[in-house]
Amino acid sequence: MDSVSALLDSIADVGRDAFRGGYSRGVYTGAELTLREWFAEEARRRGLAVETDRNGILWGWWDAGEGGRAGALVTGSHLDSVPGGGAYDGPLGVTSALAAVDLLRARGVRPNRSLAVAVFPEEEGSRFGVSCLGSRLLTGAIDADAARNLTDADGVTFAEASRAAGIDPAHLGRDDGTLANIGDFVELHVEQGRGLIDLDSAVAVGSTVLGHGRWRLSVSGQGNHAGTTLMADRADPMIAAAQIVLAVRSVARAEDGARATVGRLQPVPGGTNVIASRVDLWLDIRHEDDAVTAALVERIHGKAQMAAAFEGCSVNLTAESRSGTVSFDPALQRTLQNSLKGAPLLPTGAGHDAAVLSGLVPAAMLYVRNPTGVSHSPEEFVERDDADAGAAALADVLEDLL
Ligand code: HGY
Ligand code: MN
Ligand code: MN
Repeated sequence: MDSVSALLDSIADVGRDAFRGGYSRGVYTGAELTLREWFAEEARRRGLAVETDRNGILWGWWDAGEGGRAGALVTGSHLDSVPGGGAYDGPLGVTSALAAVDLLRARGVRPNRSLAVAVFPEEEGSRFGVSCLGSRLLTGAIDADAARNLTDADGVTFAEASRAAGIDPAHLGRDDGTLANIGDFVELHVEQGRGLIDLDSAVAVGSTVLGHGRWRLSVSGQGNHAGTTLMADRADPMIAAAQIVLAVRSVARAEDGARATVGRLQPVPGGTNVIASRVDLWLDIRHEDDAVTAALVERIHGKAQMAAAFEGCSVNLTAESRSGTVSFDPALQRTLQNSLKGAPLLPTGAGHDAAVLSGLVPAAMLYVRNPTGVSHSPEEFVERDDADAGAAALADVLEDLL
């Protein structure tokens, strides 16, 4: 029986990013494939039947009860990370699920229905641009062809990467058989803000997930020589891009509750002595009201068009992924709160597979305190005691739901 910390320690060296710090574990890259293998071994060690479904979702099955797998109780999370991410975003949910299976076994629990631990691919959308790609495929929230044609920074398609990982891309897409297996889904996740610090609690039950979307802006100008091109003769997309980044902040600051980020900006070709011909930048916008998010995007697009025109450039806006605000299943929320006497309810600004699934199956989340309040960064942290408290809370919830 391993503690959560021991399980996390066993993968602590997988996918370390020497340049960014933290971890870079892009879906189906070497690091994440190693983690997928690690999960399969840990699941098999616990007597779970390990399978990979048509969308690349990994399943560790504890087959129990007479009813087969229909309506099973499922827990789990993801193993892929953002570039330079922390050790807990995703892996805490997977390791806590494995530790919870150990605890249920130690308690002598005899499940009345099957239980599974699931690992969803491409939750971060860091390699192929669409967040929660695995759960979106499972639920049909993304068109399978569109998913197959997504490309990474090197032009590798999701279809090619899936095939290389042993998943036939021809079968990607909504999977009603697998959905029928999910009676309830409970995801444990590190908290990615300060909520539990302020509430002075180790664990909380998730209430809502803030709507969020991603757009790409491509600003095109005239690539040229940095030394021979007079300032008056330039159509420099980097100047327009800089003004767009500032416009994103001013538009978001002017809207109560809005959050907008440009975390990724890519000049093409990207030479020190080269005026860029194009600059791509990605927008992450979040607000509880999807209509407000759309209005913010419009406002930013208008400002981007003005900034580009002023620089003799043009700008193109493309939506990459969108998710509406989600409130988790109220009945399941109450069940979790009853199991965890008095655990507080907590909203989150972070997206999760549980939120994608909640449109089709009863889904819920548990959060574990992160004393730094920082995430998507190497500083993300969970105390050992809190990690164990999270796994015990998950085991309590699963036991009650079984
Ligand atoms: O971006 C998010 O909110 C999540 O961490 N994927
Ligand atoms: Mn996550
Ligand atoms: Mn994340």
